[in-house]
Amino acid sequence: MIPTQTLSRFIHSQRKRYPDSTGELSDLLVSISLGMKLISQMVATAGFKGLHGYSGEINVHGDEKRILDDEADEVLVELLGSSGHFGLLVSEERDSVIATDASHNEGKYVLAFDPLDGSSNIGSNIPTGTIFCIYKKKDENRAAINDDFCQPGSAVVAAGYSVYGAKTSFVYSTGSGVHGFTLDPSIGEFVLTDPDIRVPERGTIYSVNEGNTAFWDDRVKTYVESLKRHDATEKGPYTGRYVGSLVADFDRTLRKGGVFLYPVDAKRPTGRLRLLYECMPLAFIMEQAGGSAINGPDRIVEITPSDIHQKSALITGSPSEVARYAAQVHAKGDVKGR
Ligand code: P6P
Repeated sequence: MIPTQTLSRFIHSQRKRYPDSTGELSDLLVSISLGMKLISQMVATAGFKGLHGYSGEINVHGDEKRILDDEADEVLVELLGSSGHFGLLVSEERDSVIATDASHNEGKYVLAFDPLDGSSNIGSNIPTGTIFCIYKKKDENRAAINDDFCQPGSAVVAAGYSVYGAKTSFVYSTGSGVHGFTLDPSIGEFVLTDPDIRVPERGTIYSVNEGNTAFWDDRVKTYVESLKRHDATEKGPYTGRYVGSLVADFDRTLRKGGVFLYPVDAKRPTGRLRLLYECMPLAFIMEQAGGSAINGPDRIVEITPSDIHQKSALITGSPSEVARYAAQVHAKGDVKGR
């Protein structure tokens, strides 16, 4: 079967919807997808190149860095920093904002990314992925500044993620639906396999790290226990699935429905996940697919980040499941870690 819609052809076909588009956003999405192909190859061959180990460094969040974290980070900084599209970059692996090759005013956009989410799982062949979020600068007539990353989801121009698993997939949205691609290694192209992904209105899967139960607020405990009751769904209790790799847990929730939750708790009073380059892009995509994404009391896309490495809780998935969480856990005010 000849693949009619590769990523670049699909993006080009979408441009017809925007007569005044310059093609720049299309070009940078293709550049990002090239970075994902390179990282996919790195992940696939890391085992026998001895790259599964730790680099010996600690990142800004206190996590031990894997060699592959730095390798993936380097690929994206090199590739996208020299694309001319981005005035500044933010990477989970770097403490501060990254300057790019763009000259003073060039680069209409700023880009934040997690180069290799879930890398702690890499040695056991559990899926990992790259997550990115693109904002337009607040003022096109000046050079990019840190404050250009401090914008709510309404200012996101594109967001996406890849999953390096049994296949390499790429899912993105520019605000006109969510589209999924699969890498065809025989031609080295991402091919359209899931146009216009919509999350099911309700699901039967819940996804949470129950190892944190002792630290949860009682209302979170009660909510999770309610999912295990015989009458939780028409077919009985919810099924539990937790990979421990955000891109894998999110991608399953997007396609199958249900709810993924990482609430605040006593050990993580501001949350475990990162707002700018994990929660925000995934919330943008989930809402574009008809789903919901909150931190508890607030929609993620309505939050304005105040720090590039700010953390957040994330409860996301089918609208009815997320609404149920909000009603059961947050109707009576803020939830605190225990
Ligand atoms: P925990 C991976 O390091 C990550 O950032 C996400 O990919 C994943 O959802 C989360 O951490 C897992 O955290 O506390 O359950 O191990």
